Amino acid sequence: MKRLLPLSVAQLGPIHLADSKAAVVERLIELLKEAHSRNSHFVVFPELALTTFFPRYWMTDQAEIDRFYERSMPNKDVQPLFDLAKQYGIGFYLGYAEITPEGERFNTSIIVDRSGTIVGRYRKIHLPGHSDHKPAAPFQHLEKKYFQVGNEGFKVWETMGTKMGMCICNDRRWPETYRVMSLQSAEIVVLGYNTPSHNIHWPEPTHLRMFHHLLSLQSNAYQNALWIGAAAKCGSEDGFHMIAGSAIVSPTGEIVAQSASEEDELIFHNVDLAIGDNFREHVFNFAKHRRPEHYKLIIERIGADEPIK
Ligand code: ING
Repeated sequence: MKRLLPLSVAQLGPIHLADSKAAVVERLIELLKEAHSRNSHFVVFPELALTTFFPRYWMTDQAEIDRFYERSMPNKDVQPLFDLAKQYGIGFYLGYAEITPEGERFNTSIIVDRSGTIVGRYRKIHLPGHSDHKPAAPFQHLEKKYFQVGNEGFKVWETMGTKMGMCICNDRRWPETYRVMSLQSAEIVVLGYNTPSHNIHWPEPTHLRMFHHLLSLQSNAYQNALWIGAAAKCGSEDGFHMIAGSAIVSPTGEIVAQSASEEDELIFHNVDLAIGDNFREHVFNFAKHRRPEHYKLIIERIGADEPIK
C-alpha cells in the first residue's frame, strides 16, 4: 500500500552580500509557486536560506554580524512566504541564523506544516570549521565563531502524515545524526546545506566534494531506511563557489531526483514512504539485529583513542 508524500526540494543559487532579504524571499516564493504547480505537499529550502553564507567572512563588528540573524520566526521579511505556503497548504523546511531573546546564536532550521504552523525547530549540532581568523586562507569557515552548538538534540516530529526528522549541512556527514533519528522511527529526514567546493585545509580534488555529499546521503538513507531531501544553496556567492547537487534519495540508497544547475531550481519526487517498510522490517530491523552492548565506545569516546584490550 503506497503512502505518498509529494516532495519538492528547492535549490537556491547564489545569494550575494548586496542582495536584500526581500529579494531572497521573492525567490523562495517563486520556488514555492513552482512546487505548488507540481502539487507538492512539502518543500525543502536550504541552510541559511535568507542570506549569503556569512561564516566565510571574518567580522568583528557585532552590529555587522547581527544583521545576518533573525530575532523572531516568522517575521516581517519572511511572512509573505509563510502566508503563501499556508494558502497553498504546503509545509516547508527553512534554514536561517537565529538569535534567541537571551542572545544565544544558532544555525537553525524549522519544519512548518501544511496549516502554516511551526511544528519543529532544530539547532545545528555538528559545527564544522574554526573560530579563529585564518588570514592566509582564501575564505573562512567560522561556524564555530558565529554559532553555538545546538542544544535541542536530534528530534523527530509526527507531521505530514509521517515521522520527519531534520538536520543541517555538516550533520549529514555524521552517521550518528541519522541513527538517532531512525531510532525514533523517522521515515524521512530533510536538510539544507552550503558546501564550499574548495577545501582550505589541503588540495582536495574538487570532484570529491560532490562525491562525498552524495555518498553521505545515499549511504545513510540506505542504512537507516530513510528518504532524504537535501537542498543546496550553491553557485558563486561574491566569487566564493559552493556545490549544488540538491537531491531526493530513496531508502534503497538510490537518487530519484537531482538538480542539474547551480541556480534556483526545483526538483520533485512523489515519495512513497512505504518503500522504507521492507528495509525496516528485514535488513535494518533494529530491534532484531542491533547489539548496543557492543557499541559503547560510540558514546564513551569523543575522539579516537587506543584499541580496547
Ligand atoms: N558546510 C560544509 C559541509 O559540511 C564541510 C563544510 C565541507 C565540512 C566539506 C567538511 C567537508 O558540507 C557546512 N555549512 O557545514
